[in-house]
Amino acid sequence: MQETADAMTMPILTSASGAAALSPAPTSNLHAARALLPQGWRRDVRLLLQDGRIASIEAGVAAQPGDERHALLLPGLPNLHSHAHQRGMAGLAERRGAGEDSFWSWRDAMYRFALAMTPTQLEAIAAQAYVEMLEAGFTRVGEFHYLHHDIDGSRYANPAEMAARVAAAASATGIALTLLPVYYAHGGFGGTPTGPAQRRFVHRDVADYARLLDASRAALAGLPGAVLGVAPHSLRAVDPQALAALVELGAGSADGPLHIHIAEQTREVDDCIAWCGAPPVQWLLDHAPVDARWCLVHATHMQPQEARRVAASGAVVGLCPITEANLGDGIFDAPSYVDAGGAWGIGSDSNVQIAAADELRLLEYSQRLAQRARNVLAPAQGGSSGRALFDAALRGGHAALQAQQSKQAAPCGLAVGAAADMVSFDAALLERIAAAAGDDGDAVLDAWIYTGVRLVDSVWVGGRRCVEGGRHLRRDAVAHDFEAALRTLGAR
Ligand code: NGQ
Ligand code: ZN
Repeated sequence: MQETADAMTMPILTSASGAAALSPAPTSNLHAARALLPQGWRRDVRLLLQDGRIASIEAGVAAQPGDERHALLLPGLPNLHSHAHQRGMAGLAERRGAGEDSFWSWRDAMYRFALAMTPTQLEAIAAQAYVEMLEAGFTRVGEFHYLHHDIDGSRYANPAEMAARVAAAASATGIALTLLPVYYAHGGFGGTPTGPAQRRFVHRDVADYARLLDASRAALAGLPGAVLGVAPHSLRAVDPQALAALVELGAGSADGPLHIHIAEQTREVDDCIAWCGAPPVQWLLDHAPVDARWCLVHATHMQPQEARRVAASGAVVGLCPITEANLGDGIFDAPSYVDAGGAWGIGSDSNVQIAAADELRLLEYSQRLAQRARNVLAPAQGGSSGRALFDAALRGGHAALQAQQSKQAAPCGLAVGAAADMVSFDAALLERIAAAAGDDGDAVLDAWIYTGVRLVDSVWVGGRRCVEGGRHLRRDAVAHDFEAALRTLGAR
């Protein structure tokens, strides 16, 4: 779907709980001693913002009176895969019961947790997740949303009741939202029925889901920069006929991206081969028009041939290194995919920890452990691995969340015409880094990613500052509602 119309002409979105949209005065003129532009690092950069977008950029110019001044400016990173509700159980699934613990036993625990959640609780938990994302330097989230129905599986009067709570949380915190309403119909390959613990997710058929999509579009009206996509949950949960209908629905009524979970667990790959004779990525490439509009989430287990085909398709692979490590998924073979020119981005998925720099570090570290080598994802011709990780995650994430302008892909990064989704780093901490590393922008990215130093100072989305001094403007109020939600959820 195209972006919603100009924020100025839209009503202010209020949540069911009455929290107003976050609407601090927009920043207009900004000067940065250093900024990472698409062409690379530049000094003394002046940006003029208009209607939430970057209207002009000049490098090598002095600040003008009235400019807001910053030491270092970067584009915000897209978080291409989140299940916001899972933030509520972060750290609560790390005990082993009797017997083996696995992705599948984690999933049972997650389902139990999700089953109890009311719309108000979801809104509070999502807002907490989004505050943490913004403070981490993420400016847009792809919310892969499947908690649709009431606790007993019956329908809410509004099919997008829960999606509207996600939109309200985005509005209250200021994060840009790509909403990906999920179609979920089966419990496993070959159309096996869903279980009772999945009753809040399921749709009877694609026509039933289309009503959710329409209601979701209405829920996003008034949310500046919102994008609506289509998300077949996985080849486990969606049969081939439904997948084809969803692709058509995506091409027709939504102009946004298509996201799917694809090959996360080896058991999933084995089950897929048992069902159709091919692993999931191969099956998808053979049966769906996979192109740059697609995001393949957790394409963890691919044969080299599958990886080359995904890379050539232009699709983005959605990597969620912290969650994939937490759930014991396996290690994505990044070098061969990247060598084939494959696009990738990062997501915080289960939200067990929300941290952009940490996702990038773990992606690189998993490669180092597997390859027994260093700086595996640095450019072949040499250079900073932090910079390479940042650039790739920005490009891939931007493509996967497809914020569009009049049906054209919006420019990516700090570029004229792009949304003013930006991050500044703390000046005092930067001086400390410069004392050791000199005046090198890439060294700052390396320090941010590899040392864990909390450099984020301010964060803007659509030209509005939501984070200042590393703190979200609504951090305390959101945390208060979050804690109340967890207490009532725990009390059930
Ligand atoms: C999800 N999580 O959609 O939240 C899934 C589990 C399912 C991951 N794949 C649910 N990490 O597979 O049904
Ligand atoms: Zn997921």
